[in-house]
Amino acid sequence: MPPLSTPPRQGSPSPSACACSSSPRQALPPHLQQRIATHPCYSEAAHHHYARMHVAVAPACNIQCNYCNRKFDCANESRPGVVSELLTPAEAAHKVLVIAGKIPQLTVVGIAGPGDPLANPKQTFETFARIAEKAPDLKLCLSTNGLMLPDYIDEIKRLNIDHVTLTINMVDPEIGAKIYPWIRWRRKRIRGVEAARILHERQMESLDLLREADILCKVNSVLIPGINDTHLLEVNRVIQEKGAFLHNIMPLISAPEHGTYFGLIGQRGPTPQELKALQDRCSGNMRMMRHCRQCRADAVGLLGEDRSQEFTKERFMQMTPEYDPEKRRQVQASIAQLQAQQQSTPTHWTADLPPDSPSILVAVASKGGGLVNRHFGHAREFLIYEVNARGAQFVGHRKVPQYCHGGSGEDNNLEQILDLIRDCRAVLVSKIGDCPMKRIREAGIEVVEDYDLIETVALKFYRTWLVNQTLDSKSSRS
Ligand code: CLF
Ligand code: SF4
Repeated sequence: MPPLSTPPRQGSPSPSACACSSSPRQALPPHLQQRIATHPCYSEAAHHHYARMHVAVAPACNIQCNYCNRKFDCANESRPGVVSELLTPAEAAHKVLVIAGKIPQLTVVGIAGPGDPLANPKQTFETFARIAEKAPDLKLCLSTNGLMLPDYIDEIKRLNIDHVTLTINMVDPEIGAKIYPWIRWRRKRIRGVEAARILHERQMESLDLLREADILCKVNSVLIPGINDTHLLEVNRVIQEKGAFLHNIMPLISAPEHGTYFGLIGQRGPTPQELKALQDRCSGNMRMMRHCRQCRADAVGLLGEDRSQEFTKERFMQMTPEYDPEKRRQVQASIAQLQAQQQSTPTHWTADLPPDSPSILVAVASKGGGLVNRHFGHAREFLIYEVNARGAQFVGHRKVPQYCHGGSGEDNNLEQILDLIRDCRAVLVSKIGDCPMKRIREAGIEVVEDYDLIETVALKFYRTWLVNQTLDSKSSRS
């Protein structure tokens, strides 16, 4: 092995240079790169920089999922247990203009509930039409169970909705019957396998129609251990064949207090390791989204931050929109410039290491910008990166309880955090207090304090870690 003390030349492209860091690794053609470059869900690289918002204009649903209780938000695209304020299309358009002025890096407006947008077509399409008229630089994004999509494909095309998410949890109606007790179809309630069969057929037709219309389709699948865990490999195969752009396998969220059927019967969700294992198995076939935050139907901001409480109806209705397309264009141009700089930085740290060096996981505290820039005590989630001699790749995130409250640390929360990141070799933070640092190190996890690009900090750490491993194994042999 060559000496490891100084890194060789700079300038090799970062592994995150492709628009979505997930596999497959071949670069996207430029026209597709451009379509997703500022969409925080379709592009992992974009999610560090660009924001989205949802407008909750769609209360009704036409199916029942066993993981959903609609007195709360839609579990497909939201965090259950948090109630949304419903908006009219006019209120929603006003809110979008207010927020697009205050958050110029906002690039996408989605309708994701709290029910199904296409079970509320009038509100959904009127809202999109108002936004398209007043703020044409915003991308429109729709998330649906797909039951009614074939009826509305022409309207979706007419409004230039370029991104559509379908939630597909099965391609076998027998399995579907364990997830969906009923659907409402042509004014009738249909139950059991027949209901799942109709839903499945409509979802397959939706995939075909979206592909023919050249609309970028992401498929969300909820991983339900014991019900569709192994079956999702088949779902992955089918959606890839039908031209879906991206697959987002999300963990079932189920707790008794959410009042869902699965929550009440004690159906568990997957562990982070089970989720990652399935995503890894699917990632050879198609692009996988691993940065989904299962956001609420009125989410605002970067993925992973929730600014919705700054924009309650009472507040935003009193605000005057300051939507300024030129200012937004300038801010977004400077973000693109920053991203370009970031994409040509740090693999020199590991370029001289053996390519088959082992992979490790590290946990990163970040508040966006692709940087290690959050204090340990303020983190509510850690980004998980897999690091090896080939680079540092985002592979997921873990929600954690915040350690620091009102200037003092919560020991219980620290223990929970440790449980959640125990498989990581290091935690990368911009700052941390002596007490939590000591406890984390006692648990066998290294702590790195730095303020720099995530990839740079991760690869620098990896290099040191590998040197120490090599030295340890030499000294144990001598
Ligand atoms: Fe919203 Fe969904 Fe559009 Fe994104 S969310 S409608 S595609 S703009 Fe994104 Fe949120 Fe995950 Fe959805 S992180 S829940 S995937
Ligand atoms: Fe709930 Fe969405 Fe399922 Fe409808 S489609 S039941 S709103 S999770």
